[in-house]
Amino acid sequence: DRVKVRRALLSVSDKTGLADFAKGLAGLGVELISTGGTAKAIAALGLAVRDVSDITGFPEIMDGRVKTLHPAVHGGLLGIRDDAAHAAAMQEHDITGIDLLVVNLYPFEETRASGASPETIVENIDIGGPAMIRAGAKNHGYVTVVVDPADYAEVLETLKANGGETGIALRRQLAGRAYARTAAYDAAVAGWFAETLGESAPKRLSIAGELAESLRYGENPHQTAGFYRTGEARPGVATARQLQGKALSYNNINDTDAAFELVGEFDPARTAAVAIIKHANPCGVAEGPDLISAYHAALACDPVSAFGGIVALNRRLDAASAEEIVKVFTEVIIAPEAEEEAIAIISAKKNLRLLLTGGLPDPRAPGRFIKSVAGGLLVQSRDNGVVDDLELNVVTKRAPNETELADLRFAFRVAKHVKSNTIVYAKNGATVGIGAGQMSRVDSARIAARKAEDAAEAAGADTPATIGSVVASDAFFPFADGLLSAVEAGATAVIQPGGSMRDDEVIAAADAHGIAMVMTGMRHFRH
Ligand code: 93A
Repeated sequence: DRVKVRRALLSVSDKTGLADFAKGLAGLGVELISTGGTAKAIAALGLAVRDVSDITGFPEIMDGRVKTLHPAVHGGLLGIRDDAAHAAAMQEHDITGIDLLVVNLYPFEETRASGASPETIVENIDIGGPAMIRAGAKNHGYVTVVVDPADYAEVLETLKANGGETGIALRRQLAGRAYARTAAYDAAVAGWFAETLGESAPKRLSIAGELAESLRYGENPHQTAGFYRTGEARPGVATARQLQGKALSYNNINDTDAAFELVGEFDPARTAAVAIIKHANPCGVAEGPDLISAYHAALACDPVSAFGGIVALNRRLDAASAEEIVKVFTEVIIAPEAEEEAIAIISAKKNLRLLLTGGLPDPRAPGRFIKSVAGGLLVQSRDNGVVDDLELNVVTKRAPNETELADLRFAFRVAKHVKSNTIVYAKNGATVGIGAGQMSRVDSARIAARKAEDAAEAAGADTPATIGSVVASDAFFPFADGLLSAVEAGATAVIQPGGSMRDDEVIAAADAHGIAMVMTGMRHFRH
C-alpha cells in the first residue's frame, strides 16, 4: 500500500507555503510539473519545473480555461498502475503517472465575497482544478492529493520519513478531504446561483462549511461537535479574533453569537449598548451614553443570572468598562475592538475569553437560518426586521409620550432576541425584567415581573423597576390576561405586533387602565 512519489503536478491559486513544499519535493528528487503561474513561482525559486503544456503537447488556451483538461494529465491521475490494460494504455499514449497532486482552486468564495461583477465571479469558477482533484482522489490507491496548504508539512514529513513514499491511510484521508473541498466549492457556486436567481428555497440545498474548530463536546459532554465557517463575511463569533482564554465550547459559541447579534441592533453612532447573555437569552440589555453606564444598567436587570454570562458590546471596549466587567465572573467578552489598556486589564483574568470582531453585524442583512429536525433541515431567511423601519400604529386612546416611545422601541429591539414566548419590561433604555421561553405568555409576563422584584430586593429598592416601565411582547396577546399582568406589574405602555382575534378586547383593557399601546405589525418569534 506504499507508493513512491516520483512525479508531482502542482497547480495552485493560493501560493501560500508553495516555496517550502516545492523545495522539499525537489530535494527528494520528485519531478515537478506545473501550470503557468505556479510554474513561474517555482522556477523563480531556482528549481527545475516542467510546464504542463510540455506534458500535454497542447498550449494553455482560452485564457487558461483549458490548461490541464487533457488525457495526458487525467490519464496520469486515473490510470490504475497495477492493471495491465491501464498500464498498456499509458504506454501506448505516452502517459506518465502523476503520483502527487497539489491543487488549490480559483478563489471563487473570496471573489464572490469581494462584491466583484458576475462575469468576474463566473470566471473564478474553477473547472480543471476540481476535475484533477476528483480524479486523483478517486485513484487514491496510487495518488496522493493535497488541496490545503495546511497539509503540506505533514505530507512532506511523511515523504522524508518513508523514503519518498506515502501509505494508503494517509492517501485515503487526503482523498476524503479532497472531495469535501470540491463539494464545498460547488456548494458555494450553487449558493451563488440560488442567490442571484432569488431562489428562497432552491430545489437542492448545498451547505458549505470549513471546519474552524473541532469542539471537545456538544451541548452536553456525551455529544460530539464541530464549529464550521460558512465564509459569510459577517462580523461575529465565527470570524472573530480570540485574544486570550481557553477554546470556546459549543454553548459558549451559541451564546456569544446570540449576544453579539443582539448588540448589532444598536447603531454605535447613536448609542453605546451592552448585552449579557445566559443560555442564549439576554439577562440584561441596556443602551447609554457610554459602555460603562450601559453595562451597569444591563447588570442591574438580573445580577444573579449574569454570573458566568457572556458580555457583548457594540463599541470599542474601554479600560473603565473592562475594569467593571472583570469584577463579575464572565465567560466571554465580545466587542468590535478594544483599547490596549482594556486588553491589559482583561489579560489578568486568564480564563476570560476576549473576542474582537473588527465590526458589527448589520441587523438588516439578508442571510440564512438553518435548523435540523429529524430527517430534515428547516431553512428560513434571517429575522432581519428592525423596529426603526416599522410603522408603529397607536391603537389606544392615549399615545405613548416620547420617553415611553423610545423605551418601547428599545424593548421590541431586545424582544426579537429573546426566546418565545417573550415579555420584556424596559425603562430608561434598559431592560428591567425579561421573561423568556415559556409556553404561556402570561407565565413569561409573571416571570419577567418577578425577576424585577428580585432585582429590586437585591438592590434594596422599595419598588420594582417595572413600576413606570414599558413592556414588549414578541407576538400578539391572545387574551387580555397577559396585558393585565403587565399593568399589574406597573407598565404604562405596550408594544406588540397585534393581529389577535381579540385585539379589541386587549385594546379595551389597555384603555380601561390608561395604557398607551402601539402595534408593529411584525412578529418576532424565536425558538
Ligand atoms: O480555468 S480552469 O478551470 N482550467 C484548467 O484546465 C485548469 N487547470 C488548473 N482552471 C484550471 N486550473 C487552476 O489554475 C487550478 O485549480 C489553480 O487554481 C490555478 C493555477 O493556475 P496558475 O498555476 O496559472 O496560477
